[in-house]
Amino acid sequence: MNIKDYGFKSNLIGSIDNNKMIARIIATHKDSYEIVCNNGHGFAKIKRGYYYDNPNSIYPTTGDFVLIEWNALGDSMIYETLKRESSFSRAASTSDRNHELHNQHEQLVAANFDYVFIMQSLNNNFNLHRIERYLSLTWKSGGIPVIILTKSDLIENKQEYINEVESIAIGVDVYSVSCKTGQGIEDIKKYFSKGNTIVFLGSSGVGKSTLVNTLYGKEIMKTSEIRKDARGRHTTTSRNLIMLPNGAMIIDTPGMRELGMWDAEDGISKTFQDIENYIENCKFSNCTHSNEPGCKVLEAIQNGELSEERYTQYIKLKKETEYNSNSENYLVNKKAKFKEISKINKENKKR
Ligand SMILES: Nc1nc2c(ncn2[C@@H]2O[C@H](COP(=O)(O)OP(=O)(O)OP(=O)(O)O)[C@@H](O)[C@H]2O)c(=O)[nH]1
Ligand SMILES: [Mg+2]
Ligand SMILES: [Zn+2]
Repeated sequence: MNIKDYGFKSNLIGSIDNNKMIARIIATHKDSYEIVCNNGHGFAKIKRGYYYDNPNSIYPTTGDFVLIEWNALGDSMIYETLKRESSFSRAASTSDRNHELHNQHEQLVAANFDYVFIMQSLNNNFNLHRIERYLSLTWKSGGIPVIILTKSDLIENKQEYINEVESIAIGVDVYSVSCKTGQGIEDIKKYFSKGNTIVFLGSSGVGKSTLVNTLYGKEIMKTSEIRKDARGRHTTTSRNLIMLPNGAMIIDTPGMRELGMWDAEDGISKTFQDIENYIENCKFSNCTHSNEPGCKVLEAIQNGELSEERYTQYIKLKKETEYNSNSENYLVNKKAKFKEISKINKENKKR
């Protein structure tokens, strides 16, 4: 086994001290990690003291490259998470009932991938606004998004769906596939070349693990018709990195129910590049796009170039990322704004 086959790209290997080596995290469990390294496959734990003493240290996730001290007889020790080339995070709710605010925290899903497969099933999971959310987070992750519409055998008019997605996902590749009939599978094989890592994201039951099995050519992941058991669990419960026989790697993930914006400002800009272009050309640089003359956004909505729905969604996601990334600051800013508005209103009344 060679760590470079697992996508490790830097030449750092030769320069680290004798006891330590590079490993890749291939699965994250509650209290331990599964790793691969030049010595083979094993399990590892975080070197607690080291991580606690370094406030800047980043806890690893599936796909991360880490510095370990190998232990052939038991758990290896993880000393450091190496710099990521890409990472996908979302905002997830903090379940703290005593907390006054509806708090959100960052949840890291995977690291060091080349492509993000955004997956929706054509029969009952198709939703354009959800695709916009995935796109915003993917553009900011550093990976390249590819949209995969699954279960094409269950519908008649797949091209119509593809066209719809292409109209909101400018410049992104969109495919329909079926693991039942094999439709579209050959077309997506080009992403799976040796050394590449592709992360599969999407709701539970869209067929992520089934596609892993189809590409592998063998049932390597468990799949299930029943979406969740009585306790609301998904079929896939941990994030696993799987190496295909040809040396490409897939990170299969459990379905995600909510996909909150986290630090996604730039990703939203890229996803809604069309709207940002209009905004740049508004006559006034502080245009609020509500009633100003020379407003390109209003113009585009009026002449049908831009749908009001798309603009509303853009504003919504921008507000959400601002709120989630810093809820306290957001509320302070909002209060200050309200104060200012009521002051202006009062002054207007006086006149
Ligand atoms: N008709 C049809 N069914 C499919 C296809 N792909 C997957 N399925 C079915 O969809 C169900 C869910 O598939 P999974 O692969 O377990 O879904 P998943 O996205 O991995 O779900 P989680 O692990 O819970 O996130 C299974 O019953 C599959 O047989 C397809 O192309 N066509
Ligand atoms: Mg699965
Ligand atoms: Zn404007």
